[in-house]
Amino acid sequence: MERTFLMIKPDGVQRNLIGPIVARLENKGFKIVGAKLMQVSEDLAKTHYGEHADKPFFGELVDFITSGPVFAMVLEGDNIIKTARLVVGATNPQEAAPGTIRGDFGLTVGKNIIHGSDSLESADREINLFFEESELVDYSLINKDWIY
Ligand code: RTP
Ligand code: MG
Repeated sequence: MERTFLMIKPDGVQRNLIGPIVARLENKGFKIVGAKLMQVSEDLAKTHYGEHADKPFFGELVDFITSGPVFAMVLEGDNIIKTARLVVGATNPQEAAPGTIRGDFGLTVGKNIIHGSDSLESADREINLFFEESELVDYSLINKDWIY
């Protein structure tokens, strides 16, 4: 089963959206295999968003993601990298469809509530950046046969 990395950004945590967002992910049928509230260091932020190092918004992005705690998660499911990105919605919340997390909760591209990995390679990389293998739990969901 495929795994992805999702992270509720500092704006989502400060706005008490951990519960509503996690509820959406659980309702969808995704399985949570790891989760923690954590403070992202400047080094981790720069590594995580390394692909944007040359962009004009990089400094703001690093400042924002380190401005308060984030809620980091690893989720598992069939084709979950793509599916979770659909649930997350478009990068700019002003263009994200209603019913998506960014579409329903966000208004600006700089504070867009949540991050989701965009490929198998980035999911692997980000899971390893944020989680130790021992923090990921291997277990069965009893309702799995009603989802798949
Ligand atoms: P993320 O990596 O956070 O899940 O977002 P994404 O894939 O949808 O978008 P990406 O292109 O990877 O951009 C990373 C984050 O940078 C911020 N951003 N700001 N000011 C701007 O024009 C601008 N463009 C992007 C956003 O917070 C975006 O999530
Ligand atoms: Mg991205």
